[in-house]
Amino acid sequence: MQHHVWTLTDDDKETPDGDIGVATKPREKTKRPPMYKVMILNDDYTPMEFVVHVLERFFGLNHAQAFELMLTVHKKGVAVVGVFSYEIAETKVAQVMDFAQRHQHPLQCTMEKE
Ligand code: TYC
Repeated sequence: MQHHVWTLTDDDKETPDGDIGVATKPREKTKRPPMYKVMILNDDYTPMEFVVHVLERFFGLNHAQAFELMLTVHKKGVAVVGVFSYEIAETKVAQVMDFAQRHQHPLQCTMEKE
């Protein structure tokens, strides 16, 4: 059986073997949705163990991973804690900000297009 490659832009064409089809462009742009980095920022007041708890609770890290990432933020000032679709990133930021506020800690969480 002979294959015919549909690279035509005209609506209808008859192939050599008599088949009729609607031509489609070979590469339609299928852009992946943009992804967003969620970051937490260092401050002088939020307890280390609170940050570790946040990372475990909202970002699914185990205790060792959470502790290490918390220390990175403590030393460097900021770190990416996850990369998500816009809607998920927005939810994570809101959850962390709400949780920090309810515990009266100044912890900041932001998002940025990757
Ligand atoms: N710097 C804080 C302290 O010494 C700990 C801390 C770490 C705060 C990470 C915020 O995102 C943060 N208690």
